[in-house]
Amino acid sequence: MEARPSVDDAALGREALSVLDANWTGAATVPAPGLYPHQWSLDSAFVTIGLARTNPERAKAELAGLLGGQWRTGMVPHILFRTAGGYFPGPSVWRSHEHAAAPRHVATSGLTQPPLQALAAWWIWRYATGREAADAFVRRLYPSLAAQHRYLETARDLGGAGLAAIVHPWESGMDDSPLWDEPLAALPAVRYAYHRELLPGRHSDNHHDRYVSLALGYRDSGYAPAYLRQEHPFAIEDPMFNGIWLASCEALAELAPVAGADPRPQREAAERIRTAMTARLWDPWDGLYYARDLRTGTPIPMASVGSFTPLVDPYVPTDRVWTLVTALESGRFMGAAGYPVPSIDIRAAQFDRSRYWRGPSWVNTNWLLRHAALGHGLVDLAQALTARTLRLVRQAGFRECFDPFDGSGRGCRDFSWSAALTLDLLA
Ligand code: 9WN
Repeated sequence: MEARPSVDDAALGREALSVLDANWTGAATVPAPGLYPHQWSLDSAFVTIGLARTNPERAKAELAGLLGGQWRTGMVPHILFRTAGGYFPGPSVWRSHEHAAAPRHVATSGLTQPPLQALAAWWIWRYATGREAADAFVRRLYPSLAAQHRYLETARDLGGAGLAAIVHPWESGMDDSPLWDEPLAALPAVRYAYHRELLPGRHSDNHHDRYVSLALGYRDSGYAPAYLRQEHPFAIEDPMFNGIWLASCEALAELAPVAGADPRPQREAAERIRTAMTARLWDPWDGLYYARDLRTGTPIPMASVGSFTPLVDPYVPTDRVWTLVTALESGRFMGAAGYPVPSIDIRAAQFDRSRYWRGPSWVNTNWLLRHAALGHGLVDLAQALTARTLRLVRQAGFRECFDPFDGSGRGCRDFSWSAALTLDLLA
């Protein structure tokens, strides 16, 4: 465990703000200097939530800037290339400028990430002190957020049951999770020449080649929804992605009256997702939500932190909440690890305490589960998640992720969502 002098709440808050200042490009907050030198959509949504109370103007700029990169299809890209910083795959791989629906002023990727943006907009609105300005902000962003949800409903309901499918591990927000090992292994072996030195060193070459091949196949189809439906070899209904989408539909329904819009389509979408998650992703025997591989038509029966994130829906039935919380607090997750929440079941063969989404604990998933716990009135669980997450960053700093047993930092330093969500936990 790295030793750090103990810091009080005020000092921790100041440190978090200074990380976010250093990672601000003038137009967006990059996830971390060096490794991630552009704007990522999921990271930006968490940064927005974290800054909503301490620096609402920057929170608004972050979210509005991200939505400025939205495609005319409604798709919010997972990366907006904001700097000259090297990252692979960069603009020359995605070639967004060749696509008529992509924005002209910024190059973007062609994939998306979990749609947390409406929840982030609601976070700004609910904590705003100036009502008029907050309402005007919601009126400005509402059409983009509604278009994002429409895109998921139309272009991404590949299973036809009301859930959005991810078409690449990068879309999950948990890129190297063992959840994707089998679907990736089923893809043909390929080998590409590319700038391996620009890749984060977490994946095997084998996986990276498949990542690139999936991205190129989709790009070469012209990012066509028909290609995703009929040919693309990777399509998964993921509980974390869809749980976040459900929460964002409910948030958008709350914001609809502010924007003079009808909340019913968002409520209906939330209900469709809720019903489909129960029918397709909930495993009543194991008492967990599992991802579903649409290409094999079978669940991926691996317990991960994503198995619990559908709890962000306050309408999950009480008996299911207890089943899930029992598993979460068991020796498979929080019960054995001193520092919650391991990204994968500690007992799984693939569990690795120091490799990104293959074991370590993350501030963003802890925050989501804390938010979920509060929605269900589980105050003790929420307090445990808050206290232990703050202990992690106090001891190891704003690292990308953490060893769940000894709390030591993993991945890069000065990671934006770890800093931003610390601000929210301290508020
Ligand atoms: C690919 C930026 C992103 C996060 C994801 C995390 C990781 C990228 C990568 O970094 O993914 O998008 O290069 O591995 O998995 O959650 O948004 O922080």
